[in-house]
Amino acid sequence: MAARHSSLLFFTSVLALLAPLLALDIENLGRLKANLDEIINLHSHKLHSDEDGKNTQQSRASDPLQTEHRSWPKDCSEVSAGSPSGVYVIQPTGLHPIVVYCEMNATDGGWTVIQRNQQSTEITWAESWSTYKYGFGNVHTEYWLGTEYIHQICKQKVYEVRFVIWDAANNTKFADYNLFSLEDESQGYRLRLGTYSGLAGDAMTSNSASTVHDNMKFSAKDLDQDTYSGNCASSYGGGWWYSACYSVRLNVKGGITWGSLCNGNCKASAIFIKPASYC
Ligand SMILES: *[C@@H]1O[C@H](CO)[C@@H](O)[C@H](O)[C@H]1NC(C)=O
Ligand SMILES: *[C@@H]1O[C@H](CO)[C@@H](O)[C@H](O)[C@H]1NC(C)=O
Ligand SMILES: [Ca+2]
Repeated sequence: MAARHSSLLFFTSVLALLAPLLALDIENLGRLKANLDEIINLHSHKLHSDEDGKNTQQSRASDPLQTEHRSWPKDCSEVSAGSPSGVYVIQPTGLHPIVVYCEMNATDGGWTVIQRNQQSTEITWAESWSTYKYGFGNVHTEYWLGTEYIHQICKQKVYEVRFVIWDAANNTKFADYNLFSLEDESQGYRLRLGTYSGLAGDAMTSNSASTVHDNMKFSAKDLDQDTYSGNCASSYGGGWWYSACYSVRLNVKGGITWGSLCNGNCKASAIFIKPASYC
């Protein structure tokens, strides 16, 4: 009993020593205002290790950096089913670990949340290309995960997307596209969507050439890649896949819009992705 206790104590102090290293290694921890002690898969790793046999603890303890070399999920779909929704560390192939919110609905979970916004947001969304590239906001409330991270996640497998829109009456509506990917930065993070289903309306693809979003490059206020003579992102506040200019506007302070479902008066939005399911 005493031996087990002291080895637990030892393991816990090793973890405490490693925490600052880990914090440095999680690239966007500060940018998304996350705290180490709320990261769900950090805790479960610790609990899991505590329950492990003494041998495992000793071998880990003899090489403390070993704890750094665990493998993180590549996206939220690799978080074990039945886990709660919340803040997790993921590590997409080729990237440093990053924090993200995982939507772990028991019946339909494993979604990586790449965007969340609400009408009363504190953040302005009028950010530069490089701020959009690596993400900003607050992982607990409103945030943009980062255009580069989204691109890197979607390179790993074939992904689908769910746009979740809370309309003017605060009813929840989905717009699902069975494919979702972003081309790389040299191609302007051009958006590629698959076939639509849902009740929110196909506002990303079905509109006229001047308001379509599918197949558009991403634009931010300091990098105009839209199809308009002016600069949509600087006129309308946030970075997005603008044409000339939009039927959907989710990255904005106030004025969230989804086609004709809620034009400037949507209550909130979220964008979820996960590997595509084939039926
Ligand atoms: C969980 O999924 C079910 C079925 O798709 C849905 O009705 C419910 O609203 C979801 N809950 C959350 C919190 O997303
Ligand atoms: C809208 O409904 C959600 C639950 O789906 C709730 O959490 C939120 O507070 C509501 N927002 C407003 C502005 O009423
Ligand atoms: Ca332009």
